[in-house]
Amino acid sequence: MKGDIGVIGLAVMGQNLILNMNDKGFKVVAYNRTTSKVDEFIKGAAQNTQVIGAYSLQDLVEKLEKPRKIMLMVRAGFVVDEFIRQLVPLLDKGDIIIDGGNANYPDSTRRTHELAEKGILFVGAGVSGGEEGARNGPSIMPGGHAEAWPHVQPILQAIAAKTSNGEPCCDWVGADGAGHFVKMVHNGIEYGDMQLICEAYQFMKDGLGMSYEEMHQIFSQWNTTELDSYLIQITADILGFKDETGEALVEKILDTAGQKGTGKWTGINALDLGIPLTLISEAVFARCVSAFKEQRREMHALFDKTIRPVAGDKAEWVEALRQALLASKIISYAQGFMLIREASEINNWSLNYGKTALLWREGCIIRSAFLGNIRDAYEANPDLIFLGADPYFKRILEQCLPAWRKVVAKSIETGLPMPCMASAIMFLDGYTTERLPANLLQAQRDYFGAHTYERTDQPRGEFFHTNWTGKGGDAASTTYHV
Ligand code: NBP
Repeated sequence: MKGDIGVIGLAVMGQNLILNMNDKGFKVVAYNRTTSKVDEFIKGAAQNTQVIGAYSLQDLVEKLEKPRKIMLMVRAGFVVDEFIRQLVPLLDKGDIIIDGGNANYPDSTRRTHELAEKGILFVGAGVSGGEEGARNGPSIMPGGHAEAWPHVQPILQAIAAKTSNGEPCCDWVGADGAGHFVKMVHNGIEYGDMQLICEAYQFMKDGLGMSYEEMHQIFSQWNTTELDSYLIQITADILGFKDETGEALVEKILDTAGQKGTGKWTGINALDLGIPLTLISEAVFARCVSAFKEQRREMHALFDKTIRPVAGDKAEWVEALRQALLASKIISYAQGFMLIREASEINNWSLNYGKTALLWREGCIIRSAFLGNIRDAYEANPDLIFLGADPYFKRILEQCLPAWRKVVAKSIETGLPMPCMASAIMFLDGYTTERLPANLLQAQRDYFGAHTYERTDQPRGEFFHTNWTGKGGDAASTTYHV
């Protein structure tokens, strides 16, 4: 009997996805560039399973049932293109290549079109959840050639995480690179969530002088509130983790953050589409600032920087911080969904926002109770333009606003860096202000570059130019948006 699906790439993700597929009754053919790893896997983790090893791409292809389904779980980028190049001559029309790695979504769009011309169906599927998710149920975000979906759906939905109602955290996202786009935004949101938690941690540690034990308790308690999420839960665990000397291990970890590009891609995409994704972008920049360890050490000394202790009732501050974190998180997701909406419209993807929230409800790194509320918000109003306008989230934003302002003001007063919480409140203040100072900005643009402006007392779409100095000519610049 031939295999149901082939998986190329036997590193942590590939191996765990294969074992997960095997558990669900699928016969998997496993291949890896370094073929010794195929043997190691078959004799090791895959012992006593029905997983079959393949030792060349030809061997892999011959061992698969048609239409063949081959999932790539390899390093993103050129390695994926290289495997596709080698596979195509071995495949038949209607066969399916699934890229389950962290592709940049324009690559998935390109691959969908290039392969369609050759009669091969391409699926770009974002997979989130790391090792544990891959083994026990990840969140999977497939997009690409829609004709492939009925063939891969039974396998991908069987291995995906399930909500408490049994719904799989895997559904067809949309055409082209839509699956990898949604995965990219997921990762951007992950950057934001993590930085927000880190800001609350630094406020507690350096502002309130709290011990690791106290912070461990607080994050554990927060995990029983609306903040209930995987990232809050692991933060509580990390803060409570002691090394062999009995001290908190996290205190000994160098404060320079790494990144692999998905947060940056999200920020770049937001700039391209003109969406104010301020919080996630700040989270990316916060990692960049953290990476300047030596420069920070020097500037710390040069500016004689201190963080002043935060005075007042600790419990009150902790509750204010919880509210600031929750409200900021709403803004982060609201901005993320603004980006998703814009990309969906521009690319004609017809993305379903409620379903997107459901894909992230379980299995992935940003999984949380909160995503259930986001799903409800979009189910109640699929055309919601701003998540914060949904009655549930609006009420939380309004309730949290005083504490949130207090926390951000205190951070500025004491010198505690909180770029994400501050940018979130600045965004809300801008977004909810009917008249911004952009009238002056337009005047400046018209003054120096004759870029023209619209008037409050004339219909939209009519543009005016003023000769501000009496010296310039009457010629105006062309009006267009980039
Ligand atoms: P890696 O990203 O470490 O990739 C390892 C695989 O890529 C191995 O099969 C390796 O073959 C193959 N490979 C490399 Br590296 N260079 C190659 C080349 N030049 N030619 C052919 N094959 C090459 O594995 P991973 O961490 O399991 O991740 C797989 C994918 O899933 C990646 O796109 C990753 O970004 C994504 N992802 C990872 C996680 C996670 O938590 N790790 C989570 C979500 C998504 P070899 O054994 O012969 O070197």
